[in-house]
Amino acid sequence: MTYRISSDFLAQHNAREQRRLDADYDALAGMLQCRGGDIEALVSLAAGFSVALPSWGVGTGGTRFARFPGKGEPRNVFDKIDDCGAIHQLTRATPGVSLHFPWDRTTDARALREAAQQHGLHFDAVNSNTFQDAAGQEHSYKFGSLTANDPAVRAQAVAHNIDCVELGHALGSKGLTVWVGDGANFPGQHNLRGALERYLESMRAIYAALPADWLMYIEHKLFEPAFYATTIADWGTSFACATELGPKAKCLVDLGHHAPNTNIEMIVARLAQFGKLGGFHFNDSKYGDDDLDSGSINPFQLFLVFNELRDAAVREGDAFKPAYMLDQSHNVTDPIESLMTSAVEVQRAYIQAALVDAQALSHHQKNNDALMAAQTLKQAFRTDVGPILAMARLRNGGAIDPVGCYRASAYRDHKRAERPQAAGASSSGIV
Ligand code: LRH
Ligand code: MN
Ligand code: MN
Repeated sequence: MTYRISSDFLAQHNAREQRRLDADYDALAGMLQCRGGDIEALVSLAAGFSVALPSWGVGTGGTRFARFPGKGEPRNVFDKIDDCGAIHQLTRATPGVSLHFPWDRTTDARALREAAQQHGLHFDAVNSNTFQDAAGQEHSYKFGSLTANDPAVRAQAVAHNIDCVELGHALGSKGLTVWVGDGANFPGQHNLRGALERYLESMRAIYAALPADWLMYIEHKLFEPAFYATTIADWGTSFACATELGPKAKCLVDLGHHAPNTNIEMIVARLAQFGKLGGFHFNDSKYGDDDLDSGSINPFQLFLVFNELRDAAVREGDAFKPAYMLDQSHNVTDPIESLMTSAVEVQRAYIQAALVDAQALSHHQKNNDALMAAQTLKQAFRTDVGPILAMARLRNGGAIDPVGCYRASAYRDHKRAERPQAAGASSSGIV
């Protein structure tokens, strides 16, 4: 039996935090009441929020230059599920896990499903990987995968994606996320139009293999590893491809996959308007695809994204359900702490956006009162909704202070003893 934080330990930790939470909660309740807000309704909203965890995020990611593994890292997908379980136990906001194949390949899908269930977890979208060569594969992806010139390479990449769909199906997933690093590093290396034609042909074959209730998420990224021309570089291309493919194909917005200063919230608004916003990989960045913790660099941007999602939810109703996932890489922090913090940051942006006085905003917009419109957003953004999130966690059986409780439990030390690291092993799959 592997170590788990006991419910008694969690209850004792919460008991020590309760008085402070109650005081903060009452103060915030009074403040919101003066503005005509209802704190209980916001707690219910927060309690219903969830964002999926990336299985690859619970290991230390590293950069292109080095990877400095931490102690007690997960060694396989079952260890990763345990860590995801601990994150969900304390945050109560992360019941989904997004797997990545072949990194998370297992021969025993049933055992994996059961392991997840024991933690109250389910499987979110599965991710295919044709941006690396897997051990023993016949053809290399060095010159592309779904867009490769060689039909045998394309066929192998298509087969891998279909394999992911089948694995995901056995695990109860309902979606496939496709990100390819395909593209060119030199002008002239590719026929730009031809590469996209080949991509579409490959994607049509994958699309045809999707179960009826599945979605396919097309993830774009500006650059890297193709530094001159990435085939699926922007939301325009991903939108065009999703439209070509059909209703089960949607666009996935990874916050780190845009040029600096791109107005990501506007991309979100556009995709929602045209029914193609499939979901998100949340993270933060300063320069490029940095995969930093969500909300650690630009929390206002995250809030503005959720403000567009709030607007879209009002317009579209219940049918509007984009998939929320984290996608981060941790170099200098304990991945469990980072993922807990990020889940809370994304949930925070969701609740801050719910605080926006939509009527006032619309009034200011109609009157061309730019200053007051901006102030309306800022008022919501500046409100510290922390006590709402903590109360939602507490009522859902989680921790008032997830990182504090995690540290006090010495979870990582327990795992260090349980998980002797094989020399040179990479637990995340990202080397
Ligand atoms: C590509 C990406 C994509 C991959 C993950 C590991 O940069 O964001 O989502 O699957 O990183
Ligand atoms: Mn991503
Ligand atoms: Mn990325």
